[in-house]
Amino acid sequence: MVSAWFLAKFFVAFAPLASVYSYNSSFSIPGLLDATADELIAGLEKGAFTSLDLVHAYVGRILEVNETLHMVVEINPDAWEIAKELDEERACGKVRGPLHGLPVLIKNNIATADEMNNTAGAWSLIGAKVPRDATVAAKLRQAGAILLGKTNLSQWANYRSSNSSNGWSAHGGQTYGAYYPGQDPSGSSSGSGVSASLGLAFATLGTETDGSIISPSQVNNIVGIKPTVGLTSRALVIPISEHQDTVGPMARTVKDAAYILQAIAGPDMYDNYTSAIPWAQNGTNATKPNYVAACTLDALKGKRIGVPRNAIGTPSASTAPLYATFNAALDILRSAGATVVENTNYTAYNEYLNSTAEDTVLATDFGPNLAHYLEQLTYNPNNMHNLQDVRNFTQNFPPEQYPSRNTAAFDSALALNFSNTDPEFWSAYQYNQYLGGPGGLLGALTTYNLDAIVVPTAYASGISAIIGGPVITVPLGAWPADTPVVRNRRGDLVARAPGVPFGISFLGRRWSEEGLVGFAYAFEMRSRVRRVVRPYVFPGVEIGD
Ligand SMILES: *[C@@H]1O[C@H](CO)[C@@H](O)[C@H](O)[C@H]1NC(C)=O
Ligand SMILES: *[C@@H]1O[C@H](CO)[C@@H](O)[C@H](O)[C@H]1NC(C)=O
Ligand SMILES: *[C@@H]1O[C@H](CO)[C@@H](O)[C@H](O)[C@H]1NC(C)=O
Ligand SMILES: *[C@@H]1O[C@H](CO)[C@@H](O)[C@H](O)[C@H]1NC(C)=O
Ligand SMILES: *[C@@H]1O[C@H](CO)[C@@H](O)[C@H](O)[C@H]1NC(C)=O
Ligand SMILES: *[C@@H]1O[C@H](CO)[C@@H](O)[C@H](O)[C@H]1NC(C)=O
Ligand SMILES: *[C@@H]1O[C@H](CO)[C@@H](O)[C@H](O)[C@H]1NC(C)=O
Ligand SMILES: *[C@@H]1O[C@H](CO)[C@@H](O)[C@H](O)[C@H]1NC(C)=O
Ligand SMILES: *[C@@H]1O[C@H](CO)[C@@H](O)[C@H](O)[C@H]1NC(C)=O
Ligand SMILES: *[C@@H]1O[C@H](CO)[C@@H](O)[C@H](O)[C@H]1NC(C)=O
Ligand SMILES: *[C@@H]1O[C@H](CO)[C@@H](O)[C@H](O)[C@H]1NC(C)=O
Ligand SMILES: CC(=O)N[C@H]1CO[C@H](CO)[C@@H](O)[C@@H]1O
Repeated sequence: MVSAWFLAKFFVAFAPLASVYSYNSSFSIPGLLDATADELIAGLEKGAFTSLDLVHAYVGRILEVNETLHMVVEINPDAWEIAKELDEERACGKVRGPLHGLPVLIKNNIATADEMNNTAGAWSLIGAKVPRDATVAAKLRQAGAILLGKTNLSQWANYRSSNSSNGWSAHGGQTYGAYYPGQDPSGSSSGSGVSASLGLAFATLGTETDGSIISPSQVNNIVGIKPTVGLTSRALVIPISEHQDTVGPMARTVKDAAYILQAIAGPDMYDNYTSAIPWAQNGTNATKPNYVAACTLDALKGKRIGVPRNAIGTPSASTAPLYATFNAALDILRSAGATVVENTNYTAYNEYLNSTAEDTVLATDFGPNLAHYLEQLTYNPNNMHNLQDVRNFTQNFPPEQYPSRNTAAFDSALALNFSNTDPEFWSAYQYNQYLGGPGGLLGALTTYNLDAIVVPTAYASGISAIIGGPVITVPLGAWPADTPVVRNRRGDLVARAPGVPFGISFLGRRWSEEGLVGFAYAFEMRSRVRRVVRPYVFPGVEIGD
């Protein structure tokens, strides 16, 4: 447990805990703001409520806050029917697994072959159809999850503009966070972060190229898992970069996120990068890790956890509370039996800060990867075939708000005259493997014989992004009451303010999720910050209302 002073010092906006009331005299119905998978599963098993009840309650909650926060863009019109079918399966004794009958929201760049649109927030893709579900969506359905709807995002997963705002898309409008009026929800998985935080579904899916899961997870007070690139299929997910994109869970607890990861991880014939998964190789006896079982209280015992002080910035007057809370968290790791190794610095970090190699990789991948997505569409109402088409549409269709929101990312991708098979690309890619590898995270893990590295989540994404490594963020605290309000670059959102949450991230080698999940869980169980940092607005509809 975390000491009282730790919490008293750093959380601000208390709201009453969601009600836990008695619906069935022998079972307490969990309040949906914090309901866990285990609580929901227990209620479904005991017959205290049905999956249809869950769909009713979650949709009611979405409609309560959507007008204020704009976090969900579409609700699946089939959700009620799917819930009924899954309730019938359960009644007949067929339970597909732990996710059976649990509603999940997915980011609006993950396609489904149903009534829902998949647009990355762009008007050019409204009405477009795909030949089948994205593999991660199909895996969730097979596991019994109900795809409840689509969440808003930073348009094109933040690969459009240099002067837009997090959580804004032309078709979805502006998403806001729930911890301060006008809060920057971060991005690009903005709506997924807000929705998981407010209990608008059991959990959500996000996608990350560099920060897009863990950053909105941090500011929305939730757990986000950014899996190793290739652990989860990207097939039929609107891409940025095949070398850096990944799909992962965003949930209120580490264990809930682990349940989702368990369902979506694995090889896929439609995404060749998944054939690198070590436990999916033929000729080995490796089996799929059990990420849920990895959630044990003693997971940190005897582990060596490094802190690369040269890669996490330095405290200033305004950021001191973040560092104080982070340093207090290191004591929690120690109390859980870990050895914290200080100054496990990244030797090439200054070169990394100078480098434009990641920009080159993303800009080079985006054109061909986007064209590959578009060529798979079975109905393409605006005839979008490549990035030139998308840019032209964006610049000529007024709701896209050009030029107030420019197309700088599209422009830089189109300006490149080499492809992601040319030597220019490979030298940038290989330089990244050095900066994040021997000169960065992997070098530190080896030199100091570490099991993982921890950093404030604000510093977690870049080095792991360029080497395709995994990150898990866990709630750590919130900005204190005397924090000055800081606005975003565009001036239309509140980026930092009293009560806005922040997180701590666990980083490791590629494919090291099983270990990281355990470390994150052992920390979460001893810190329990999520339930004391409260939103200023949250829905009141509960199961049975
Ligand atoms: C209440 O829960 C018990 C088991 O905990 C179950 O047997 C009973 O059917 C439930 N009643 C209702 C009304 O759901
Ligand atoms: C969300 O709210 C907006 C209005 O702000 C509305 O247009 C939209 O239909 C709502 N979405 C859902 C899924 O209800
Ligand atoms: C998808 O977009 C079309 C065209 O705007 C709209 O008619 C339809 O309702 C959308 N689907 C959902 C599930 O909202
Ligand atoms: C996977 O790799 C094989 C061999 O290079 C290639 O033929 C195939 O098109 C690839 N599949 C996808 C979905 O990219
Ligand atoms: C592994 O073996 C199975 C069964 O023989 C086969 O279907 C599959 O394609 C193989 N996978 C790879 C990556 O070679
Ligand atoms: C796999 O297991 C079998 C039977 O236990 C064993 O004979 C074989 O050597 C193992 N293979 C590898 C690659 O570990
Ligand atoms: C690591 O970085 C910190 C912060 O820049 C610095 O104070 C410290 O001396 C460095 N330690 C080593 C071993 O490089
Ligand atoms: C960073 O770039 C500047 C300007 O190009 C250069 O002077 C400096 O040496 C570079 N630093 C590193 C560590 O590469
Ligand atoms: C660009 O978009 C405009 C408006 O939608 C359209 O009239 C024009 O044909 C497009 N140009 C190209 C080259 O696609
Ligand atoms: C965004 O960029 C465009 C074009 O570069 C410019 O016209 C516009 O004023 C900028 N808007 C803001 C809010 O910075
Ligand atoms: C790209 O443009 C540069 C400068 O115009 C030229 O030197 C280079 O050969 C071009 N590369 C390719 C692959 O076209
Ligand atoms: C698709 C959808 O529901 N879009 C709505 C999202 O929210 C904005 C307001 O910001 C509405 O204008 C959109 O119609």
